[in-house]
Amino acid sequence: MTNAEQQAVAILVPGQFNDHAVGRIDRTFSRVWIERADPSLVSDDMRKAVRGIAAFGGISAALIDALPHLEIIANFGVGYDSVDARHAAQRGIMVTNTPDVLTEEVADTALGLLINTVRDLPRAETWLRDGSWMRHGNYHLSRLTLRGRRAGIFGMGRIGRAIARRLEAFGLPIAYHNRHQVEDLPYEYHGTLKGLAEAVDTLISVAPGGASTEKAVNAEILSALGPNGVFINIGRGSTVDEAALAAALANGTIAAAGLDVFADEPNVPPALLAAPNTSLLPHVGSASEHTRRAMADLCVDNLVSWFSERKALTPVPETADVKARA
Ligand code: NAP
Ligand code: 8YV
Repeated sequence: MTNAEQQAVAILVPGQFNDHAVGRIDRTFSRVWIERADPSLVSDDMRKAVRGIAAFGGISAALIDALPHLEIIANFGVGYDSVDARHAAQRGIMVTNTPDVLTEEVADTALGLLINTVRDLPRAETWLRDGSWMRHGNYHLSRLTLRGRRAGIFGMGRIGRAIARRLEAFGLPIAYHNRHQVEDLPYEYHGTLKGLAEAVDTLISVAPGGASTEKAVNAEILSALGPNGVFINIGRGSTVDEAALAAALANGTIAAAGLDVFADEPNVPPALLAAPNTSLLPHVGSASEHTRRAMADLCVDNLVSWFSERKALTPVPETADVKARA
């Protein structure tokens, strides 16, 4: 495909998107914009022209079906649970994501969130800033500590391993649960999430969203974690039964929770907002300019490679066998 031919390829970019990615798409392809990823907003011209999507949010089967010439969905993010990748695979459409380039950033955020949760640092800072230190004296000692804790990772993939490496440096023993044991890892493996929760007091979830993890962290798991338990979620909000979590925090089933992700973002359940033993972040795991630029580049590089080389750089497993049409 010549540069001129590539510049005629229509890429749909629904809603707000990363500025760097938009700039590159504008220089390389023909960008088509709709307010949100809603098939009812697809015009006849878009239906005829669109061959690729650059996606930040959900891409449904209905939107995929509304675009008969669609060849590739380039997801901005490693987690692609909001893209119907199975449906895309059935239609012979490639789906790509952005693995690796965000791994270390998200692991850094996970450790920050863990320390904030255990040592209560955001509230200590508020104590200083609102003048309480001057008026009332020292901030109270934190009830919890990282010392003596045993960490469990739910989802020992790329980011899980990066979190584990950091926890090793903190001197914490590490265990994990995946569906499959990872051969080259020195950490204790548990074949069930409940087994992991029983064995540790600090559970860090970095598992993907989707049907197989839906509300996996429920009342039974939180009870197994126990009254000294700390739960951290940097994976997806859908993996947690948030009502059960709010109850467990209120009645002392577990001690504290640190959450970067929620089931219905940006809506955070009021009970979690009001709880004195939560530390909450607005889904900022990968949100540095450096890392978001790297994600934007990989997202657009997948589109460029697909239309120039007819190959995706980082296909998701569901569409690994999808081939470009002649
Ligand atoms: P990854 O390398 O694919 O790791 C995912 C791990 O989860 C795998 O080891 C997998 O092992 C395990 N897993 C998957 N389904 C499971 C299930 N049903 N039960 C138990 N374990 C399961 O992915 P990654 O790059 O580490 O990213 C992980 C997730 O982090 C993403 O999917 C995304 O949701 C989230 N994330 C969040 C942020 C943020 O800003 N907060 C940023 C980036 C990523 P098995 O296949 O053996 O089960
Ligand atoms: C992004 C993420 O904030 O990569 C992921 O899975 O959750 C984050 O890095 C998100 O993908 C933005 O859409």
